[in-house]
Parts: sequence; structure tokens; C-alpha cells
Amino acid sequence: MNAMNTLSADLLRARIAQHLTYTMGKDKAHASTYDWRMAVSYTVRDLIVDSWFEATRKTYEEQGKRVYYLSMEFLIGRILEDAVINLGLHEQIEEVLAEDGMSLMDVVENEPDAALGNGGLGRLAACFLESMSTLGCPAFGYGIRYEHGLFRQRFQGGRQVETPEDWLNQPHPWEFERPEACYTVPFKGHVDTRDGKATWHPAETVLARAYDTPVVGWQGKWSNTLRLWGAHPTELFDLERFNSGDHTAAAAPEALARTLSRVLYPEDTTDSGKELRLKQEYFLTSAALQDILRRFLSEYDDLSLLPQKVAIQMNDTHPALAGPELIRLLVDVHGLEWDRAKTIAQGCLNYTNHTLLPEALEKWSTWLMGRVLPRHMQIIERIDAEHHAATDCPPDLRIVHHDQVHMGTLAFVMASHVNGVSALHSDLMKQTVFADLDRAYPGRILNQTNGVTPRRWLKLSNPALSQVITETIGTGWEDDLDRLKELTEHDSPDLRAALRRAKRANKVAFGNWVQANMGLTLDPDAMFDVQIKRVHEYKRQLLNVFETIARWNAIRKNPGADWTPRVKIFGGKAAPGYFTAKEIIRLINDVAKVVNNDPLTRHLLQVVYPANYNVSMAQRLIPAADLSEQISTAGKEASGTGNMKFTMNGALTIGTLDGANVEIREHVGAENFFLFGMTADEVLERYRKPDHARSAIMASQELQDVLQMLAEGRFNPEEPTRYHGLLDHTWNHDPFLVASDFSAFLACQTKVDAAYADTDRWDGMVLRNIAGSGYFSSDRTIRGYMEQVWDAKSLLNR
Ligand code: OX2
Repeated sequence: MNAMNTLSADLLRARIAQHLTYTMGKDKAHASTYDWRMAVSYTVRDLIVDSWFEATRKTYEEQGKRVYYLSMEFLIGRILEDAVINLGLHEQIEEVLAEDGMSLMDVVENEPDAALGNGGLGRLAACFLESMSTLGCPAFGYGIRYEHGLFRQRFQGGRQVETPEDWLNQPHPWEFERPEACYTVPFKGHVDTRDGKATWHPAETVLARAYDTPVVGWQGKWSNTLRLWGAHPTELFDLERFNSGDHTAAAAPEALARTLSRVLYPEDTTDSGKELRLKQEYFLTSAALQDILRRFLSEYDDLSLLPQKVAIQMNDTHPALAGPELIRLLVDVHGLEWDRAKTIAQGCLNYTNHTLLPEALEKWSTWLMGRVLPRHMQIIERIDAEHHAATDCPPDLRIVHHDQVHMGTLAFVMASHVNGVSALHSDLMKQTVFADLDRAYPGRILNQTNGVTPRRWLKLSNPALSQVITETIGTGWEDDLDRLKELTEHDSPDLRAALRRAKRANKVAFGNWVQANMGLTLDPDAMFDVQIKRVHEYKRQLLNVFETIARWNAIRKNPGADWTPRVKIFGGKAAPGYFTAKEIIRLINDVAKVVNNDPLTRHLLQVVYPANYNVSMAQRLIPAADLSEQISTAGKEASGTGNMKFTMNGALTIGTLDGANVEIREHVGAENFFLFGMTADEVLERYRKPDHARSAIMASQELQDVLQMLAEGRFNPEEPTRYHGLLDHTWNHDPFLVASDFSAFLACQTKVDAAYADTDRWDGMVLRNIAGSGYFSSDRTIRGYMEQVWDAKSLLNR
């Protein structure tokens, strides 16, 4: 039983009123939604603090192994709603707020999304934190407290325009600033070596200060900490310069320091290659490792015990400096021998790879590394020399070659375990990018298929469906998601109808939101066909928009036929410097403008692209989706996690055999999944054909028609040549095989139409998707990491 359920509305009422008056300094008559949100947030936060202390006390007492998750991104979203759901306080708070004419929904929606991440990698880190708390695994998330998270997206004439995000413009009620948890992070300068001992004389230093946010698990039984580092100057300003009248230069040290935690890099799966980015990565890594060692040494005095008590997860290569940094701290600061230090470091570290796209595998020039981190460059050279000596590897398998430091290789060599994020991706790691390293270090690569937290992605975002589930199989599925399988035993016309009603209610709610925000009226009985994710060529939004145009053509040719009405919904941002992705966004918006204004077809086809897709929009959109588009070129999407959220929420997938789609299809049954397109092997084969694009285009009249319309400027008569670059790209390069998979996609979409028209069949497929989604809970993933990667135990008495 949830302890919080016994909390009376009286107590909550009193505490909220107290915070409104004494923390916010407002009386009820003048309190704004913001004031109420702050008062409710402080009240809920207070309720988490006890379990937080208790978790810390228990970890110390039981000398439990701690997990440290190092990530440059944590895409948290809103915090209040998640805490309220996990504490089971939803109804009580709603009741208390209603007495003053406030709604919990308005209060919740007043909170800005904490958008400290770009996409899947950052959201995965947030789901993992919640699952580690739910499972009672003692853990810290370490990241950067960016003042500006992922940019805001607007559309101007259909084009993406970026503006800065500003979530810290108002007080952030969830964090505790820890001025005492502060570390100096050095940069640049030179290294002196005397009698074999290296001393680094840095030329710059910055302070990393901790800001802690408690992360509460399901039913409030355990809370872990997300510790974000903010950069502060070691020296406030140069008084001498100030007094001599040079006021701007006097403030330089402060400005320089602050830039380190100013902005999140908006790249997704590309290597940015900027000095500031390298500094950010080191800033996070060094602060985290100093903090880990300080905590360890406050409990133990023998550093050899470190691997027994500490597991460090490097989320992608971004924190891969953890290897050399831990060795540096152990050797230079704590006086350990090199060999012992390196063995200890390897015993603690693990590395998750999230992508095989070559442009995303980080590399730094030795020149930059040597200049910014001279001591680390020496350490990396020595790790590399020993790696070379131990494995006799060819030059291109070395950490340092062609004057570049290969961070993937460094992370691999320094880790106990290296994992991929879906079965297919982990296999491809072994066959392709990491094949030689896998041979050199056999057994190091393993798989941990991603998952998502069902608390946020089902219980919180889809109350209508959650209620149907609870009425059918009882409570307790929220932290035991395999129980969703029981739904199949209850399959009946009544259950199918209940699922349908829940979905329809979510579609009506989303339609209302679109009406209010975009002025478009959607038909809730049309199929909601959704593709939401970062815009990237490999994810193939282009394939989807080509299909949309082909569908429009087909309807116009035969408007009286028995069409299944569809609303095509897109959402997602492109990296600001990614020209082609931005062209694709503009094309979708141009197509939407024309299609939505066609009186002949608009009751059968609409295109909707709400701007600024983020976690909160996903929470609103996924429960309303009928069809989930997971159509990446096979072999390119490491896993995907959106695909799992859709399945859990009763959307059917149209997808390729890529990433975790493969496992989703296995779990829901092949007959309940719309599969199309080439396999990863066929993709490789296809790339060998030099004219693959042209020959595929020539084989499809529908595709030729689509491309012809773009050539004529059918969607952009004001500038008919706008998409000629994109067309040239498609005809002559087509790097992600849009043309080659087009016909299969079109044919599969026809099957989707037929299935949707057969309501009972569709509902049965929906049921089997929900019932088969239990495997994709991040609780299962975290258990896998605890057992196979971290060797960590739960400290929760279950
Ligand atoms: C993403 C992958 O593209 C996605 O397939 C995966 O689901 C997600 O990480 C979580 O594992 N590099 N890979 C990713 O983001 C970056 C950056």
C-alpha cells in the first residue's frame, strides 16, 4: 500500500497554503497559476525528502554498491506531474486545488519542460533514473545544469526558426543548490614530469557546483539524486583590471566560466567537434569523478575496493574521458601505481553505445586534446600503447591514429562491459564498427535493450487507458509491466470497445489542443498516423511525406473510392546546422498548406505539424495515435524508444526491421505489426548498386509523379525551384534508400488502411500490442544492467 495515499487532503491543503503564503509571499486572492504551481511543487518536494534521506541512510548502512550514470543529457520534461503520480497524490491534490477554483492540469502545465537533452539518448537517461529509484538501486545521475536547454522551434513560412530556451528564467523549485559540493576543474597549461611523477600546471580553472534534484520512484519508496553541475568562476572578477578602468575585460573570467554550462549542444547523432564541447564533456566527467572519489573515501580507505562499491556508466562516448580522468586522479592525486590505477578504473567503468552512424563516433584532434587537456593526452597515449601491446592491433584499431583520439575505442578499451541498446544493434556492433575490438576483447560486448518508464509513459500520460487496464487486470501492473499479458486472457468485445473508447477520448483531447493552438479541426474517427522524433535523413520523414503526396494524388484521382480517412501528424526538430533536415521540415509544412486547403480531399487527408515537439507534446500525442511510424533505413536506428511508448499506448506500428522494432514485433506477434522494407543485410547489398536510386524511381510511377510535382513546385508556386536540391539528392544519392523502400511502404500503407477499416480486427491488434509491451518497461532494462553490467543490488524491501 502506498504510504502517501494515507496523507489526508487536510494536510496537503495546509501545506500548500503555507507555501503559498510564506514561500511565495502571496495570498490566495492574488496568487497566479505560477504561485500555485510553486506552492504545490514545494509541498510535493517536501514529501519526497524523507524517502530521499532514508535511501541515503540505507545505502551507507548497508554499504551498498552505487551506480553513477554519467550523461551529457537528461531529457526530464515536467517534474511535478511525475512526482504526483509516483506518490499517488493525484486525486487529493486535485480536490484541494478545486476548492480554490484551480485545476491540477493548469498548475502542471505551468511548468516549463526541463529539456536538457536532444532526443532518445537523453530521454532514456531520464527513464533510467526513474526506474533505478523504483527498483531501489542506489544511484546518482550526473549531468550539466544547462541554463538553456534544447532550443525552441517556431515555423516561419514553414521554415524552422530556433530561439533560445529559457527554463531557468524563473526559480526552479525542484533543485537544492549545494555550495559546499564544489570542485575545481582544470584546463590547459602544461605538465612537468620529475622522477616519473607528472604534475599538471593548468592555465585555467572553473568551479563545478552541485545542484541536486531528488528523483522519486513508484509509490515513493526510494529516491535517488540527479546531480547537475553548474559552472562558476574560480575568481569572481579581476579587481585590478576593474580598478584600472577595463570593466569588460575584468568580467572575462566569469563570462568564460559560465559559458561552460550555458547551452546544450543541439546536435543529435553528429559529432560537433568544438572546443567548448570538449570542455563541457571534461567539466562533467571531472566533477563527477571527484565527487565519486570523495564519497567513496568518506566511507572506505582502500581504493582497491572501488570496483566493488562503484559502477560508472558512460552514456555514449561523451563522458569517455572518465577513463583517463579516473587514472589521473588515482595516480597524480592519490599516489597509486599506474597499473593498479588502470585496473581499478577499468573495474568501475562501462560504456553504452547508442549509434553506429560514423559521423556520431566522437573524435578529437590530438592537437586540441593536447592543448585543452595536456595531462589526459599523455594518459591516453599510454593507455593506447598498452592496448596496442596487449592486442597487437592494426593501426586503425588504435585509440590514437591519424592525429585523432577515437573516443569510441578509448571508451571500449577502458570499460568492463560495452553494451548496445537493442538485440540487432548489439549484433551489428559485433559485426561492423566494433568487430575487431570484439575479437581483441571477447565477451566485453553485451546487449541491454532499451525500455521506457510506464509510470510517465502510460499511467501519467494515458489515464483513460490506465483505467481500462486496472479495471481489467487490477492494480500492480505499473511496476510489473509483464502483467499486461493478462489482458489477452480477458479479450472480449467489451474490452475491445473499452480500449477503443479510451483511444477516442485521447484523440478528441488532442484534436481540441490542435484546434486551440493551430486552428485546425481534426476528425477523431480518422486514423491518427504519427511520426515524432528528431528530423534526420536516416529516420526518413522524407519517405513519409512522399507517401503523403502519393496518397493525396491517389485520392484526387478517385475521390469517391472507399478511402480510410487519415491525419498525418509530424513532430520534431532538426539540428540548426543540418540543412537537408531543415529542407524536409519545410517541405512537410508546404505540403500541409496545400493538402489541408483542398476541398476535394480534406475530409480524407490532413497534415499536421505542431511546432516545438518536446516531452510534454509526446505525452499528449502518443496516447492519441493509431499508427506509429518507425520507418528508418534498416541498420541505422540503434533502438528507438518512441516505438515502445506507442506500442504501450495501443498504437500499431508500421516499421522496418530496425533497432528495437525487431523485438517489438516478436513480442506483439508478427501478425499485429505492419512490416515493410529491406533488412539490414539487404540494405548493404543495395548500397553496392551504383544506380539504386534511379532504378527504384523508374520502377514506381507513383514516386515519379511525386518527384515531378516537386520539380514543378506544386507545393511552393511562389518559389518553384525550392526543392530542386532535395530532388537532385534523391535521384542521384538517396543515402538512406527512400526510393528503394518506397513501393514496399506504399503497399504496406494500403494494408494498414484495410486493417483500420475493419474495426474489430484493428481493436484485437491494439489489444495484442498493449499486452505484448511489458518487456519494454525500463524496469526490465535496469534489472538487466544491475545483474549483467553493474553487479548492483536493490536495497528495497519488497
Ligand atoms: C539515440 C539513438 O539514435 C536511438 O536509436 C536510441 O533509441 C537512443 O539513442 C537511446 O539509446 N546517439 N544515439 C542516440 O542519440 C545519440 C546522440
